[in-house]
This record gives sequence, C-alpha cells and structure tokens, in this order.
Amino acid sequence: MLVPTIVVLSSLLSSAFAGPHARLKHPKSRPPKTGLIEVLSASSSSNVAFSPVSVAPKTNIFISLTNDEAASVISFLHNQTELNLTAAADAGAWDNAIEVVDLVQPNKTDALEYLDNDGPIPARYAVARIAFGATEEPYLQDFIVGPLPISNASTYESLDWATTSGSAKIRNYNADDDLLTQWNFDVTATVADIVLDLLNGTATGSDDDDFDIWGIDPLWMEEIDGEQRVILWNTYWRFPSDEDAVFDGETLLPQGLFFKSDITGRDSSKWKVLGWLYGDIFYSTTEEFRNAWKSPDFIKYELNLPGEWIGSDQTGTHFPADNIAPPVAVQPNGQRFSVDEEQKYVEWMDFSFYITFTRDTGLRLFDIKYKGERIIYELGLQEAIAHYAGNDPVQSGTAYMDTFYGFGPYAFELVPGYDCPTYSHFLNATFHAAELSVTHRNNICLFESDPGYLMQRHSSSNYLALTKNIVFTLRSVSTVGNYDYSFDYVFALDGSVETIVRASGYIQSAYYAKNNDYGYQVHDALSGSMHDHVLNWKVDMDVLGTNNTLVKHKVAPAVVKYPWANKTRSTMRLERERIESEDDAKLSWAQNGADMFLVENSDKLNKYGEPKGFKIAPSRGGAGMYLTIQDSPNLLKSQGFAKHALYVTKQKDTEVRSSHANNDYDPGNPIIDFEKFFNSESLNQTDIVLWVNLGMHHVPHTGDMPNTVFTTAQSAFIISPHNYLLNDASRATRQMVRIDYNASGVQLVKEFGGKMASGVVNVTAQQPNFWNYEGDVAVRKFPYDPLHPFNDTESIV
Ligand SMILES: *[C@@H]1O[C@H](CO)[C@@H](O)[C@H](O)[C@H]1NC(C)=O
Ligand SMILES: *[C@@H]1O[C@H](CO)[C@@H](O)[C@H](O)[C@H]1NC(C)=O
Ligand SMILES: *[C@@H]1O[C@H](CO)[C@@H](O)[C@H](O)[C@H]1NC(C)=O
Ligand SMILES: *[C@@H]1O[C@H](CO)[C@@H](O)[C@H](O)[C@H]1NC(C)=O
Ligand SMILES: *[C@@H]1O[C@H](CO)[C@@H](O)[C@H](O)[C@H]1NC(C)=O
Ligand SMILES: *[C@@H]1O[C@H](CO)[C@@H](O)[C@H](O)[C@H]1NC(C)=O
Ligand SMILES: *[C@@H]1O[C@H](CO)[C@@H](O)[C@H](O)[C@H]1NC(C)=O
Ligand SMILES: *[C@@H]1O[C@H](CO)[C@@H](O)[C@H](O)[C@H]1NC(C)=O
Ligand SMILES: *[C@@H]1O[C@H](CO)[C@@H](O)[C@H](O)[C@H]1NC(C)=O
Ligand SMILES: *[C@@H]1O[C@H](CO)[C@@H](O)[C@H](O)[C@H]1NC(C)=O
Ligand SMILES: *[C@@H]1O[C@H](CO)[C@@H](O)[C@H](O)[C@H]1NC(C)=O
Ligand SMILES: *[C@@H]1O[C@H](CO)[C@@H](O)[C@H](O)[C@H]1NC(C)=O
Ligand SMILES: [Cu+2]
Repeated sequence: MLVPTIVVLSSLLSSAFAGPHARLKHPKSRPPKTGLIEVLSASSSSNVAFSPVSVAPKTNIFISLTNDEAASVISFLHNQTELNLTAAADAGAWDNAIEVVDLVQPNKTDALEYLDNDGPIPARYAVARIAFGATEEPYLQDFIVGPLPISNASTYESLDWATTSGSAKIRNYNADDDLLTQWNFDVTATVADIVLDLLNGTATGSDDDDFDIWGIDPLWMEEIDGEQRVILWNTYWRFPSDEDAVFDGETLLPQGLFFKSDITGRDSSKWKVLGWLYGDIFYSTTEEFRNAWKSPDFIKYELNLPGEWIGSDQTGTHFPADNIAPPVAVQPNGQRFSVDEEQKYVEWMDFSFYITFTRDTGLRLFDIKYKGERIIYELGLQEAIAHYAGNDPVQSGTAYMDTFYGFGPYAFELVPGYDCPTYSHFLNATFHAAELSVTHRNNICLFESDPGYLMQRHSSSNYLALTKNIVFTLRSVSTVGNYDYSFDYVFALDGSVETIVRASGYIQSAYYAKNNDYGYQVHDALSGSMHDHVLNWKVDMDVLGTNNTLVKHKVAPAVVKYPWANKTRSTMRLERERIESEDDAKLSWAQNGADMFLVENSDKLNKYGEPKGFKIAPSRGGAGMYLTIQDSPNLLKSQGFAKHALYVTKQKDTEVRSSHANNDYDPGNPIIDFEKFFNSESLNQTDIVLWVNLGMHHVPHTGDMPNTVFTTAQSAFIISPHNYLLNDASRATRQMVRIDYNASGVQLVKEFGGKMASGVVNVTAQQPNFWNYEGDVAVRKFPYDPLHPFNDTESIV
C-alpha cells in the first residue's frame, strides 16, 4: 500500500500578523520559505506488510501452568501418601484436599540470565495450596513442587522461603462451612418469632428463605476468660425478591439484626451465642434480647425491602436523542500491534511485554521493554483491601483482602462493544483450583484507541502542529462478589505506562439505624457504608539495568539571596534527595504534588549530566491511597503494605509478594507480613522494587445506587520517561500534521507518512453478537480427562 503523499500548494507571500492566532505579545513568526514545495513521498516509509502475529523472542517463563502441568502436579501429590489427599470433588471439611495449583515465578537472577545472557531456561516449579482438614487443628499450607515436568527428580516441600513467618502454614479457624451454616439456622430458630416480627421473614435453610446469614471477614480472635476464642459476628441479608431475582443486589439488603458467636473448635455443640444487637443496643443473651423485644418501649426500625430500586436496568425518562446510536470506534485498516498467542507476548510500537495470569491476582505483566530496553521487570496487583466502618460489628468487622477469594477465578469473559471495542484482540486465561482447570474465554482484551485528546499541539499566527494520541490498553475485569474491578495497563507513545483500577458493581451497604457517622442514608432504610479501598501493586523497575535508586525531587519553597539583588527573595527551587535506605522507604505523595519520585540509574547520565530515569506519579483519582485506619483490629499484621502510598524495598527472591491469599485465615499471624521486608538495607544503586497503592475513600451516596459508577471510582499511577530520552518520544509517530497558513489561506499541509483512515467500514458488520457470550470452560484434573471439558459459568475458587 502506498503512503498518501502530501498536499502541496504554491507558496504565497507571508504575513506576520494574520489570522486568529496572533495573540502572543511578541510573536516570533518567521515567514515560510517562499517557493517551497514539500513532498514527502512513499519512499520514506517501509512498505513491509505489518504482521499482527509475532513470535516471542524468548519462551514466556512466566506463563501460567498448562493443564497438563497442573494435572501432573496434582497426580504427583496424590501419590504422596503422607499428604493423605482426597480428590477435591469428594473432599469434605475433614479431608485433606488441593485448593490451588499455580506457577512459582522463577527467581529473578535466573530469569535475567535466561532473558539477557542466553543462560539456561529456568526450571519450572508449581505451588500447591493444600487444605488440611483431617485434623483437630485444620490448616492450609503451600508446597513447592518440581521441577516440571514431573519426573523422578521432582520433589515437594513447604514453600517456606517465600514467607516472612518462616512457615507456609496458616491455621484455619473456620474449616467447617456446613456446621456453620447449620449453626446460623439453629441460632435463628431460637428467635424465629422475633425475626419474623422485626424483619418479616425467615431463615431456616429452606428454598423459600428470605434471609442469607453472613458476617465479618476476617474472623476475630478475642480473649475471653484468659482464652483465645474465635469470634464471628453475623447479620441478616435479604435475598432480592423473585421479580428482581436476576439482580444479585443482596449487599444492598442488610436487615439490621446482628448476633455474635463463639465458634472456637470443630465441635459445634460447644459453640455459643454471645449476644445480639438491634438498633444500636447490645443484649448479651438471647433471653435479654427476647425480654427487651417483649417490652412495650422496644423500638422497631423500618424494613429494608427489595424492589425495582435494586435493579440496574434503564429506568426513568431517557435522554433526548438517546435513541440514536452513539459514536463507535473502529480499527479501519487493521491491527497495529502483534501478539504471540501461545507465548502470551505482545508488541506495540516501542513496547513489548509478556503476560501471565494467576488464581490469586489475575493478570500480570513481565519484562516490559521500551525501545528494546527493559524498564519494568514485573508489574502486577498484589492485594486489594476493602476496609469498612460502621456503628454495627459487621461493617466495623469487615476488611476484605480479596486475593483470598482471588482475582483469577472471577476475571470473566469480556463483552465486545461494551467492555472493550469490538475490534479488540481477545485472549483466554486459565487458572487451576479445586482440581479443575478453568479457562475464561476472551477475558483479556488488547486494543488501540484514541483517548479523545491530542498528544501535542501548538499554533501561532503561521502554523499549527498537531500530534494524535493513540494509546494501547490491556484490560481485564474481575467481579469479586458484589464489586467489579476493572484493571487497565495503558501504554502511550511518549513512553508512559499507566496502571488504572476502576470499580463498579454493588456496594456493600449497612442498615440505616443510628449509622449517620459512618455514611449517608441512601435508601429508605439503608446507609452507604463508608470504606477504604487500597490496592497494592508490585512495580519492579529496572532502568538501564538493575542498579537503580529512588530519588525525590522536591519542588520546595525557598528564601534566597541573589548577587543581583540586595534583599532576599521568596521563591522556589528544585531540591534533590536520594532514598538510600529501607529506613526511609515508607513514602507518601506530598501535598500539592510537591515531591517528584523518580527511579533513576545514577550511573547512567544523559548528555547533559542528568541521570536517566522514570517518574512515578498518581494520575487519576487521588481520593485516597492508603488506609485511614492505621491499626486495624481486623487486619492486624496483614495491612503492612497499606499504611503509606508507596514503598521501596531491595529486590529479593524471597520477597515475591506483599501479601498472601491465606493471610485472611489468621491476619494476626500472616504468612507474609510486609513490614518485615524493611530491615535497613541500602537502596543506593541496587535492584529496587516499588510497592504502589491505588485506592479511594469510598463514602457511597445516592449516586452509587444501585451500582457505583466507574467515572469517579477510579485511581491510577503513571510511569513516564524522565530525562531518559533527549526528547519527547512521541515525535516519532507519523500520525501528525503541520498546517502553515496566512491571510490568504493554507499555504502548506505537511504530513509525515501517517495514513488517514480510508475505505468504507461497515459498522453494521461490527455489531457485537451478545448471544456469543459463552462463559468458562472447565477441565477436571483428578481424575484427569482433558478430552471432556465441561462448561461452568459458576466461579470456582
Ligand atoms: C501567504 O503566503 C504566500 C506564500 O508565502 C504569499 O504568496 C502570500 O502573499 C501570503 N499572503 C498574505 C496575505 O500574506
Ligand atoms: C501416581 O501414581 C500412579 C499409580 O501408581 C501412576 O500411574 C502415576 O503416573 C503417578 N503420577 C505421578 C505424577 O507420578
Ligand atoms: C486421612 O484422611 C482421612 C479423611 O480423608 C482421615 O479419616 C484419616 O484419619 C487420615 N489418615 C491419617 C493417617 O491422618
Ligand atoms: C524413575 O524411577 C523408576 C524406578 O526407580 C525407573 O524405573 C524409571 O526409569 C525412572 N524414570 C526416569 C525418567 O528416570
Ligand atoms: C411481610 O411479609 C408478608 C409475606 O411475605 C407480606 O405479605 C407483607 O406485605 C409483608 N409486610 C411488610 C410490612 O412488608
Ligand atoms: C480460547 O479458548 C477457546 C475455547 O477453548 C478456543 O476455542 C480459542 O481458540 C482460545 N483462544 C485463544 C486466543 O487462545
Ligand atoms: C551494581 O552496583 C554494584 C555496586 O554498587 C556493582 O558491584 C555491580 O556491578 C552493579 N551491577 C550492575 C549490573 O551494574
Ligand atoms: C545594593 O544596594 C546598594 C546601595 O543602595 C547599591 O549600590 C547596589 O547597586 C545594590 N546592589 C544590587 C545588586 O542591586
Ligand atoms: C529461588 O530463591 C529462593 C530464595 O533464595 C531459593 O530458596 C530457591 O531455591 C530458589 N529457586 C531456585 C529454583 O533456584
Ligand atoms: C550512593 O550512590 C551514589 C552514586 O553511585 C554515590 O555517589 C553515593 O556516594 C552513594 N551513597 C552512599 C551513602 O553510599
Ligand atoms: C454491512 O454488514 C451487514 C451485516 O453483516 C450486511 O447485512 C450489510 O449488507 C453490509 N452492508 C454493506 C453496504 O456491505
Ligand atoms: C458447552 O457449551 C456449549 C455451548 O452452549 C455446548 O455446545 C457444549 O455442548 C457444552 N459442552 C459440554 C461438555 O457441556
Ligand atoms: Cu467502594
């Protein structure tokens, strides 16, 4: 294909002051050269056909376990008689069973040897998370299994070196789901008349129950009579009514009645009810509660009932002209990035990277290269906290650590035309849990788009120079229970990489009674329970090698005496500081954006003597980056990564993640306590890792009903070249135009070989077919029968 040539006009005399752009005080307008004829011909472009299929330069050593690998690990473990495993499909609370199998990412030194120095390919290892139920003291433990493929050389051992506690084991104080469900019904039965009177419904375990019963997460440990007891506060949630049944808005239907249980041990006959709460009044026995309820001055509160308000369908008078199709994006002349689907490797413009996917944290990126140089070794979510508050114990006691539930299992298929442009390139992802390998079809999308503003523009009375802004996005969305987290990694032509999280879905709300200090009333008997979201990312940057330093360049007020003035002057100046020790490495974004944080390689100077680096900065949201509650009684020692906006530590193969999916079982004795990463090590020109938080203080208001909207519920950070190149890298794009003009009109249109979209696009043919939505594919691993997958749209953790 020929690149279109440039419009050439015969030149006319120029006028320095003409047109609407003569607004500079002292315009330095140079007349265009007379007689100029500018032709950029097709020969200036390479006409080699672009291939949207690439071949990864190296095997993706980070790629998820294959189904066969997972199956062989599971088979291998079942052969270890001392583990006494039961097939997950048959396992109950008193059995040992494999919960999750995933890749142990290779150690960085081995990975770099392979990637950079033609070293050997690192051996693959799996982690198997096993629930040990066949004991009075149930626990979970991670084992490292390998090398893969399984051979006589393969072994398994506790994955202790990837912990800070020294042991990959954690106690499970809540192993008996079935007993707990029965317990809840039994407790409710003792007050069935009161529940019917106050809440107008029943919870007995039958199909026509009105209420679901659940409560705090994580469980509490409380010292009672000198003994550590396991405490659960529960509340009643109403099921959405039949007519609204498709909407799972149960978290909008808290009922305001709470009970406290001591559920210590595995014998539920020894469990106890420790009290009731209604209308902000605590009753320490069921009898006390009953007597109060019988008394004439007992105050009853309004019912929080389901209805149309729970649904998210279009409602009310629609907007004018809204029956007309809105604009759509198209990719008129084909895909401009390339993908190696098998290796999950992507190239776009100056960037390349590898993708992987895990059960705990979903999508992750490795070896992000820019202009052929690695800039980020690893970029991925670590943990997502949602910490609530309220006048009731369930809201006060809720602090989800969502990797416990996992981002992988809930990263469902995306909908073209809605989640991603119809022309997106979709990828599948697989995770292995409960001895199933589940493939989410089309749950990752890649697409280029025009963000709707230019990369660059300038104009004078003589010319305009305009550069298009085309960005490349990698997206996946995880619906963890009531919330939908959308994750974007956005690459830009100027060398920036932006990490964005957005939240939508149903809020978890609170009963309204006496709850005004913890949120707004958002429906008849409902309070939007205030909460903090903190999502932690590992950002292992490598700027021109692994020896890097985090520096803080302060935009600081100063009073300065200059030789050219007799009086001092109030001014500002640039103050450079180095973060040279882990002792100084718990950081926050300065007020008024006064601190610029840069990851630089102090040994690699540009030609002006400035170290080459990348800046890291918040780029969206900014309504909260760390927990308001700095000493959470729910999270205890598991919130170490969420107390500041960002952290920097020395890279260690033993410090792989800032959190662990099993910390939630016993947050006071976590497997990984991030605080323990800090031990005064030098951060001066060494391999450093940034741990960056995104989030928000979410105080839901009526605009969150029935679902939170992405527009305000978003947060992001951006990494961008800083004295790294000698100019703005986006100058390399051809998608720009210069228009020279004077009072006689346009004198020159200069283009650079970029094509305007051409041809006819049949947008009808691009309409998505929503009937193609298929859900997941699952393959049972034990016994393993890869030829008989089955469909399962239910999430499996
Ligand atoms: C505009 O520029 C052209 C080319 O230099 C020149 O011929 C023409 O006279 C100019 N017009 C005015 C109004 O200056
Ligand atoms: C486990 O044992 C079974 C039966 O002895 C054998 O067929 C299978 O190959 C073994 N699996 C592994 C991974 O060693
Ligand atoms: C093995 O597990 C079963 C339950 O699956 C249990 O009954 C049995 O006692 C366990 N055996 C040993 C030796 O722990
Ligand atoms: C594994 O060990 C068995 C028994 O010792 C032996 O027969 C077999 O050849 C070995 N396999 C490999 C791959 O070394
Ligand atoms: C209570 O429930 C009954 C049966 O479902 C229903 O008929 C009645 O309208 C409800 N009362 C209130 C106040 O909602
Ligand atoms: C995704 O999975 C489906 C179903 O297994 C398969 O047909 C399709 O080829 C896969 N797509 C990619 C890009 O791997
Ligand atoms: C990093 O710095 C250390 C000493 O500060 C030096 O020994 C090492 O060679 C450097 N590594 C690289 C890759 O430059
Ligand atoms: C400072 O003040 C003295 C006395 O008024 C004057 O001579 C001198 O020029 C001043 N210096 C500057 C830098 O303005
Ligand atoms: C990876 O690093 C850990 C911690 O240093 C070490 O215990 C482990 O053996 C290493 N793994 C491999 C495959 O070398
Ligand atoms: C930190 O590294 C820089 C650049 O290599 C060096 O100039 C400086 O002396 C180092 N600081 C310390 C405390 O070692
Ligand atoms: C556009 O596509 C639609 C749907 O595929 C098709 O029915 C229609 O004929 C196409 N129109 C043109 C002009 O090609
Ligand atoms: C999975 O679902 C597809 C589409 O509904 C259906 O054609 C296929 O038979 C199902 N496969 C199994 C094993 O149920
Ligand atoms: Cu929220």
